[in-house]
Amino acid sequence: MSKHSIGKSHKHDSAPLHTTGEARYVDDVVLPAGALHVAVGGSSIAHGEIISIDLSAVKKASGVVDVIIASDIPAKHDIGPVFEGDLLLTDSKVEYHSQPIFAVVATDYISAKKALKLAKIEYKEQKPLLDLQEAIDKEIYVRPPHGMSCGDAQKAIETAPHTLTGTLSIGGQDHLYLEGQVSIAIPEEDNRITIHSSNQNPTETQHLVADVLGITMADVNVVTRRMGGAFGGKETQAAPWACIAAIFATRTGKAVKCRLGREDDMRFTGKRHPFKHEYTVGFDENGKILGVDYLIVGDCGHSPDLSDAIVDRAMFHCDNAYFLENANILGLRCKTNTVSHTAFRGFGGPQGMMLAEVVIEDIAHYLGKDALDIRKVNFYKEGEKTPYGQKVEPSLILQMVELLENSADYENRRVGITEFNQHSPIIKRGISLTPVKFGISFTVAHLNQAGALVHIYHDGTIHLNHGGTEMGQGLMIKLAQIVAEEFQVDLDTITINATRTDKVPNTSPTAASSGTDINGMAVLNAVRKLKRRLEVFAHEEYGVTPDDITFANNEVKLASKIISFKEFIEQAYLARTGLSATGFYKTPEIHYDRVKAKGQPFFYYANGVAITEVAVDILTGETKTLRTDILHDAGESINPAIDIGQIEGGYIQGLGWLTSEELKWDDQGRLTSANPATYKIPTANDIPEIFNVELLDDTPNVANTIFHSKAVGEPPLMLAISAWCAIRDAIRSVANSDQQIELEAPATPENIMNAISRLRT
Ligand code: MTE
Ligand code: QUE
Ligand code: MOS
Repeated sequence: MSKHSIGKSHKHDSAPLHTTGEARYVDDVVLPAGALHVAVGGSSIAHGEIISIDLSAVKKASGVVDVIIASDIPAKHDIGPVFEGDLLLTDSKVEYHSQPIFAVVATDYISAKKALKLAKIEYKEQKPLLDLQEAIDKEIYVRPPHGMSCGDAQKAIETAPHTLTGTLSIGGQDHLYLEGQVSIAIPEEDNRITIHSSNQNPTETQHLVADVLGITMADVNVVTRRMGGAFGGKETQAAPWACIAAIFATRTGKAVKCRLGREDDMRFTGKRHPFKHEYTVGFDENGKILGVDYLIVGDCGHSPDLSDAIVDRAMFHCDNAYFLENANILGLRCKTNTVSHTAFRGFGGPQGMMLAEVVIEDIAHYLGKDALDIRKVNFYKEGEKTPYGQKVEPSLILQMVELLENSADYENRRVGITEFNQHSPIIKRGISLTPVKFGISFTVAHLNQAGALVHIYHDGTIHLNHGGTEMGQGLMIKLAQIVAEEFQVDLDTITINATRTDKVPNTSPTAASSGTDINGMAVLNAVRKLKRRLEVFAHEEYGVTPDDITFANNEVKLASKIISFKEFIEQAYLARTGLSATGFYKTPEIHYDRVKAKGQPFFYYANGVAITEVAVDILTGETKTLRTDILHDAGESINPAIDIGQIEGGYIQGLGWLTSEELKWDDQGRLTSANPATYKIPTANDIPEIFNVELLDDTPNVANTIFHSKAVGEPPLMLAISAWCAIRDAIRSVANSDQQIELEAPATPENIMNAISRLRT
């Protein structure tokens, strides 16, 4: 049957609202009379003990209504999502600069913010641990080390014809969502509370608000219509502000808004983990990798947060698309005195993948070959297993690489670049093709579940609810398309609404790129239940069997009779048919034994390939992205326009991470890059001059996913590794073959100049 809605480039359901400014974010929620505004006071040191807190002047300041410190928290103090370690407010130990100590609520935000300055807090200072290498050397961890291995790496390396060792430092990244962290708490009757929160994880926010207040989850309702971007930064990092607003709301009986200003947001909330990798690789004359020994170190900041799963994901992706027959992979979760690092698009995967690509690049340079040749020698072949034992099948990478190589004219451009560089002493060009193989599923098994709630009203309109949240990725429109497809009705029949914990319970964070996959299946499940009931009605009313019923063009064909969907629903209602259904889904087949570090943690892999060409000025270190070609596999795309938007956006966000965004802490542990003036995200000028993005045709997902689509939220970010490798390739043109290139990420002008000057000395 031809598709009614699936596979069509419907515009984002909120596009008109976004562009006219009508879209309502949490900050636009109309506040009840007398609503109050929060400002949060943080530590002025990075490490030490609090000796005394004097907030008397704060309390007396104009406009101030109430002030809280840790001892005012009604019940639970620790809001760590998985492990303890994240205090809502601290009253003894300080673990990072700006760590929240107290909060003020006032009649307006400016008054609250001004009052903060009147606090007198005495500390006993200790030296902060800020150097990741020092944490590695002293074995200071937030979680125990965890290893993964296959084959006999030591023997393979010892007997290999060639070996190389190296290190790679990778910087973190601020989420820089346009809408910052914000929550509103509204007290309801009988000690219940409603929270409007810009967050990816309404159930976890509900859970934490309940725990902090000492009430039940059933008494808390969290509502999330949309976020103005999240990127992983609103999985665990959104809850504290909801909790603080909730505490003030219960104390004052007023609605309370807690919205962080940009600098507070950047200082208070976790970022992408910086990493440091060490490797030893053994390989043969062709560049075939025979054995690897990898040390993968995440800088987790002061607490565990999600770091166990994040460093795990880095380990799961340090093979990227390359078969490692013999591998020793050790992951460390180091502690430093900074804000606790957290989920960010790719969830450690990008940092792991960077190591795979550097090893390939180093082998190529050592052997004097094009890195693409080394990549081809090492790509997974059908059915080969990853170091954690999951079979890679189908292995689409080689086929995709060949398609893109041809369409982007890689070989000729490579020759042209080599010639160009011979005649151009200052501007050097570089090119690189890098693949992405990204595992889809939460590696924490219980999170791979989703729920939905679908109502059909008796006028034939449909109201769709599910556990996923909208952050700009187009989840809502894709799920509406699924309903539209099943009933063959137009999209405007379906109303999309806020995600609410009182409609669909126990939801997972909208994360791990699985939003459409799991919620889509739950929605489908609910819709199919409704269809079964409608079939029963049709049989009783018209005597038709399910085979005689066809939904098409906003109509229902019942054997030879055709009536409108609207009329059919009206009749079903009058015949007392239940027109509301829940749906549920859990991802099948996946399993993983973390103790053995073996299993099949991913339902399938998402793949993409990118070729990026850059120009580097070797006197200034400035770079320009000249051309990018991307071929990405979204399976049978539910909405190609949305998916291409995700690919373009993901690539540019990755480009920012790897070329211009640099987090800097001073020697006191203070974040100095705490606003967009000192922290440079990409602008329209940084988009490649030529930017070709294509979806892979004719590749239905062989895993049984929703309409055979593939997850597309995170994987494209990692396509930007091709830009970083292209910069490294340009630098390679000024290196001798016996010199190893040491380029840190991000490849800022400064880091590029450092890499070049290391080659010259
Ligand atoms: N796209 C936009 N516009 N805004 C976002 O915040 N987050 C990314 C990705 N794409 C994000 C985005 C991240 S980190 C994830 S996990 C996925 O979207 C989540 O949505 P999905 O699972 O529905 O794809
Ligand atoms: C990928 C992810 C996440 C993940 C695992 C992945 C993620 C996330 C969690 C997580 C783990 C334990 C919890 C929790 C969340 O795991 O985003 O609340 O208790 O939040 O492989 O993206
Ligand atoms: Mo995305 S980092 O899994 O929210």
